[in-house]
Amino acid sequence: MDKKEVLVAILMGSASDADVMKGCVELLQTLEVPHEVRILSAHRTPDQTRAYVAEAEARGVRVFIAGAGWAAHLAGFVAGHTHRPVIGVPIDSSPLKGFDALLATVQMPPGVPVATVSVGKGGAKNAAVLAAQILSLTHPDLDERLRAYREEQTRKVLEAENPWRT
Ligand code: RP5
Repeated sequence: MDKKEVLVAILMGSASDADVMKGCVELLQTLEVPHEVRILSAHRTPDQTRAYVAEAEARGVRVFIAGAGWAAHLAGFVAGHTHRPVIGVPIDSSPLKGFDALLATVQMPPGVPVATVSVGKGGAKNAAVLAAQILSLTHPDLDERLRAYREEQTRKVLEAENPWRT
């Protein structure tokens, strides 16, 4: 895996989404997946978002991750401007605690999918794992790192302290 070639683009609708999306960024770092982060909005910076997606796809970005809250159109907007896979993270930043963002992100019309993960911090981490799984189909070294990551989770569960175990 060439570390200079950015394979994953992470977009978030606002700097206020960073606390949720940092789990995604950190996990891609851990898995050694070359990535970049942009703060761009479907509603507030539509022209810049469209230009970035076109430029990033032309540069070789393989997977887009988009996290947004409220009436979250960012992932769908990105999906409408690229043929690459798009993963959407609904962010729990609104009074509806992300239920609005979940529906806006997941309910894409037929033909333009957004692979939507769970709401909030857990979903942000899963977006990184899903992007890595997609890339691992053509990068065996990443496949190895993903297997190690899964094995680590298995080990933690089995080694967890259990005072009730007989
Ligand atoms: C959405 O509105 C963003 O993704 C964010 O979750 C939410 C609030 O944005 P700010 O008002 O904090 O910039 O577009």
